[in-house]
Formats: sequence, C-alpha cells, structure tokens
Amino acid sequence: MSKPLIAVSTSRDNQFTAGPRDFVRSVYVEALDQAGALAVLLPNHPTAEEALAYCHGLLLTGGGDYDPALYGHEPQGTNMASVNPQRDHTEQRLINAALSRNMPIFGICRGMQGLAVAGGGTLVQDVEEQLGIPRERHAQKAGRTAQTHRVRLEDASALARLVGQLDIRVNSFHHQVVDTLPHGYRLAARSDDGLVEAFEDPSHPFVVGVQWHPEDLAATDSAAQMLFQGFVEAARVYQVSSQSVRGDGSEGL
Ligand SMILES: [Mn+2]
Repeated sequence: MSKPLIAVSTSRDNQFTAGPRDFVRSVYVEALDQAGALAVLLPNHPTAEEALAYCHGLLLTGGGDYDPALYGHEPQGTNMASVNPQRDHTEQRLINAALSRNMPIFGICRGMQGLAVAGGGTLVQDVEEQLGIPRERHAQKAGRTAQTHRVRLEDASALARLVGQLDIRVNSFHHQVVDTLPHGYRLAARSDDGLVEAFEDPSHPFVVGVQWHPEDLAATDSAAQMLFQGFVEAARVYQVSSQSVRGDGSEGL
C-alpha cells in the first residue's frame, strides 16, 4: 500500500520582495515523514480544495491570528498579530471540505483555532489583555523544543488514550486561545491556568486540535510522536476506505 498523503496548510507571506509566497516550516514535513506519511503542501489558492480531494488527511499548521469577524467579534485590545484573509478563507474551506468527507484533521495552534472558528466556536483574542494571564506563560521566550508548561489530558478523551498518559509537558507559542468550543466538540486537555489546550470531535474518526506544537517535539518526545502516529493511522484507514469505495485498486490516484 502506498503511504497516505497528508494535505498541509501553508502560511502566506505577502511581504516577500519577489511577490506573495506560501510556505511551511520543515519540521511539519519531517514529523509526517517520521510517522509514515507524505506531506502535500497546499497553496493559499482556490485550487487547494481540489487538491485536497487526492489526500487522506488534513494537517492545519500554526500561524497568525484569525480575523475576529469570522467568529462574530470586533477586534479587541492592542495585540492582534497579522491577519491574512486569503489564508483564513482557504483554510476554512479546506476544513469544511475535509469534515464533509470524514477525512482526518489534525489542527495545531492556529489550526486548532481554525477548527473552532469553522465549527461556530469563539477565540480569546489575547490571554493577557482579556484574561489577565501573563503572555510569556503561553508565548514562551525559550526555544521551540523547550517544554515550558504542563497540560492535563481529560481522562475520557481519545487524546488521552492515544498518548497513554494524563500529564504531559509541552512547548507554547500562542497569545490567543479557544474560548467556546464548537457544538459537539469535547474538551481534551487544559493547562494549569485553565486554558483550553486540546479538543476533539467525537463524531468523527479523527478531528483533534492541540494548542501546542508537537511538530517541534516529534524528534524526541513520545507524546508528540503518538499524536502524529495516531493521525497518520487514521489517514491510512481513510485511504483504505476511500479505495474500497472507488473499488478500482488505483490506490487513490
Ligand atoms: Mn499553552
């Protein structure tokens, strides 16, 4: 069987001198490779949704803030990071397309927030300005692989079953956080100061969002590896079922 293809959402850089470009940090590709999947980078372009149809899972990467209008809020406070309408629009369409196909989705940081927005949830625009939680606690100054705060997984969550432990230490690079969860979603992890650090949609085989960055930890941290392995395993199951539906043995291409 061929390896599952994972669609990877990309960051949009509109400041590049030679014109707009789309990119990901290489660790996302490396973490998928380590878990046995092939990364397919999707551009912030209307054809991304067409390309998604060839894939077996959707990985939503980290990045800047969502336009608060997408969850019905006005901008608050002073700390909004760069908002990119093309990226917001592309990713929201990809999420809806993947959900309608029952395709596995793994949302990381901004990706988790995108799942919340797509499902009718809301975000806190800045944890310090709106919740009084010091920003440095979740936007660490330490390097990408430093595991600076604890996350407690919910006993009954699929995430806890997957990771095999209830207490893990994570890296943290966010100043926003999910406030209200989409209807039907289940809380899967919290930080000690009460922030939503992971959620899942139990009505789908694998729709998981985490607020930390397991892609930076996957080279060494077993919990991060389990997350990517669980996601890729779900993509493999999706791959097999999509082939049997097609019934032509073409392995999805
Ligand atoms: Mn955090």
